[in-house]
Amino acid sequence: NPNGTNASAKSAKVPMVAQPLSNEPGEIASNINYHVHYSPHFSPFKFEPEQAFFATAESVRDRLVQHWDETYLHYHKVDPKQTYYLSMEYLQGRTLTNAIGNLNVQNAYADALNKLGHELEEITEQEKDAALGNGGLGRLASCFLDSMATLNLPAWGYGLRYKYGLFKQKITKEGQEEVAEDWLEKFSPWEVVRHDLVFPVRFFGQVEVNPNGSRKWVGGEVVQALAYDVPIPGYKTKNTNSLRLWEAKASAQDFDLFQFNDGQYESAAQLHSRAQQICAVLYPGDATESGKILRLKQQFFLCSASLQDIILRFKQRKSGKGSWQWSEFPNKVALQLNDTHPTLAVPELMRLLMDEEGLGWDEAWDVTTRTVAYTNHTVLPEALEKWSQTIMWKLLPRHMEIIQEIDKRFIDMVRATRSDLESKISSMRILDDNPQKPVVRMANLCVVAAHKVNGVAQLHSDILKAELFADYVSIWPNKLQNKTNGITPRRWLRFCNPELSNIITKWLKTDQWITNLDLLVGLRQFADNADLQAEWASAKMANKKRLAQYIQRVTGVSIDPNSLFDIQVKRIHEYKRQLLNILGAIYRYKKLKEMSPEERKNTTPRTIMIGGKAFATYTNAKRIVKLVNDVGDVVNSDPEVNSYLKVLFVPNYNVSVAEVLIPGSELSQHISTAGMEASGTSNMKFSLNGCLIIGTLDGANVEIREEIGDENFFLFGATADQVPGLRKEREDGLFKPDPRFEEAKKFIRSGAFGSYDYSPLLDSLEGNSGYGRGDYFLVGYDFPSYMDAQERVDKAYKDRKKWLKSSILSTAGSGKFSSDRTISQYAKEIWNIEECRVP
Ligand code: B1N
Repeated sequence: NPNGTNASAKSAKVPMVAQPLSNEPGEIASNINYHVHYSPHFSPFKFEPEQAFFATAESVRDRLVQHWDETYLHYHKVDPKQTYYLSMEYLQGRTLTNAIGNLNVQNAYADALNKLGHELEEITEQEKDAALGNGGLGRLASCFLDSMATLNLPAWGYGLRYKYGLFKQKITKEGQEEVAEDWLEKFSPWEVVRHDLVFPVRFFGQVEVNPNGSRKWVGGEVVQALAYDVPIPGYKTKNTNSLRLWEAKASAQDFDLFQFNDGQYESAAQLHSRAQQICAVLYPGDATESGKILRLKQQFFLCSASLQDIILRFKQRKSGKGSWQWSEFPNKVALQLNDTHPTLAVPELMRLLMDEEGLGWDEAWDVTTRTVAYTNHTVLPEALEKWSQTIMWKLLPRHMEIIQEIDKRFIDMVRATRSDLESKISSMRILDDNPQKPVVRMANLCVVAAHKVNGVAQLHSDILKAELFADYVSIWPNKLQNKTNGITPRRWLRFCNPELSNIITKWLKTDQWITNLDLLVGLRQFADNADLQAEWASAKMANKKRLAQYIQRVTGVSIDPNSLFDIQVKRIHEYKRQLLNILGAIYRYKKLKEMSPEERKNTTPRTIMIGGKAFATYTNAKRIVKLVNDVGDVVNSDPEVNSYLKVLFVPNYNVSVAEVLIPGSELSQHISTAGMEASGTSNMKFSLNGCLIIGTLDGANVEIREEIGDENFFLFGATADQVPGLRKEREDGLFKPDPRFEEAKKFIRSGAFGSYDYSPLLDSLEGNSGYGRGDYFLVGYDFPSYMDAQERVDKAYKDRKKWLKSSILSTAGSGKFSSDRTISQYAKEIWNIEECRVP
């Protein structure tokens, strides 16, 4: 029995897997009909698109559950080594189209819904995005889940079931407003609650020392972690993995009936409401101490529940197979930490092995280090997690003891073996004992404890090796690796861009590219072919029209599908330099205003779209959102120029908005200050969909340009190795700004875009240095080469044939950026796991 429990009644027999379901449209229609009646969630006899969506999703889920159960049984039988991906974020987006596509039942479902009077496309629009993440890091986790299932790898994702995921962005006269998004408001048809899987997770309390010297964490408060599973189907394979999301609950004993009957309702339910806070929101603000404690609680909750589950599974599979040893644990379990957010898995695994299972330090440390690997996603100092030791001692006293011991042993090891590193110890060690603010450096803990550490693009990994982690590399030369990010070609081409997919399949004479993206190079030989170019152009036009309709619907602005569609969508951050983009747009607007009507006719008409969310407390990012909106208001209503230029802010950018924007884009901007964007993944999505890139030599841009050819990439800007020198020049007062840059800023200061005070934002670009000043992100330095690159874009767009050729070559050169390639590399070079295909 894979659940490791004994059936209570001797005679009870459950068929191991239910009867197969037919994929014949009539059967599917009756299955949907069944759910409308017998899985009721609304008033009877209602069958509008919303009800049709839930019933359709439930019928798809029935089919997924079959594969899911078979996968569960198969993995249990084979007992392969499995990967456990621990992440505080998953940006899953919608599931219906992806699930139907992976099951290869699109036509059957479209027909079935037609029989019931609905259109599949309209039904899929009913689904809310699951946005349990912020941006690239969370979306990467979701792409990885898709690839792991598609490659038949035995793998699990573990995360938290936040009630409120990423906020909904509303744009008002004031700029961005955040509104809570309740993705579970009705319910999610995809998740399955596993009522039998509940683990206790402790907080606070103290450490008890037993007479034999062993230690035990006791007291404090205990909340229960309850498992919710979401099926992760692979593409055209039975393998269906799980994303297990934990929810925090208090148990019935924690409800004080005595107090409640006494009328003290709040305090009676105190533990219940504290448990509920844990999974209430994604990334709660951590400006306050209570906010910090809550965020740390979330991280520990994920780590502790997941490890208890993993250890239980390990023991269940070992039981009945004779004697076994803990040293075999790393042969069955690979634990991948998605950034430092789940670092507490390290001391928690140590604690469980030592205090609960009775292992000694050396054995526990050996098991832990052979199990854990860590991915770094950023070198920005403000994003490197440092937790206050004071808070940690309070919330996790036993873990702090363990971290102290890891720190001590690390220092001892360095002193004993590498006297040359003596002066580096204070920056390399895990604890920073600065008496003003003692902290735990989570990245250092990860590097010390992990057997492999990786960056997410070649340039980023090189920077980690040469700078952030250089001293560790001198101790462990083989620990640091590169794993360039990737994206799933299913969601990001096959399903979001069926027009282009069909053309690709037709010209390659196979659809194998969907799971072997390198085959796209086969398009290169046809890049000049007039027939392919014509088909390519018509697919792009269809997608641009769809995008124009979307923009009209959400902003009320009509845009011209014959203009160049130029898009920058990503989180709003100063290092991503949306400000460079909008300053360029402002300069373009000013020049258009100065031109004669005849001159204007020679320009390349452009529609500039910018979208993305600003973190709620990031003031400058919010000012940038407001500026883009203000510029749009002025430009779009200026009859002199608005047939040559439009500027749009696309509200509430998320996964399903991306699925409309990316296929319809022709130029996309990836223009971060070199050395600051670890990888970027939307650059890969745009390129895969035949969109040209204007960008810096940063993150994965470097590799994209290598793959598609420099003549198809609009490059500009300083390189990463120039950046420190340029900042220094600036400090020394040697920087001479380009007159075009000065003109654009002055134009904003003149009030051309309304009365809002943009001086704090513009001031950040002035001066030599200082907090929020001195143009740390080098917008001024890169402005002239950016504007020159934009002129090259305008010229190139006029040569239709050449542009289409570059567009085809962009798609053809994107094979490397499949997350299937990334995941195969993780599987071989870090996890040491192999495919385990369900027959
Ligand atoms: O991770 C992505 C990369 O493609 C991006 O370049 C990188 O910026 C992104 C703290 C982060 N790095 N760090 C984060 C997310 C949440 C948080 O609370 C940091 N996100 C990235 C995938 O590798």
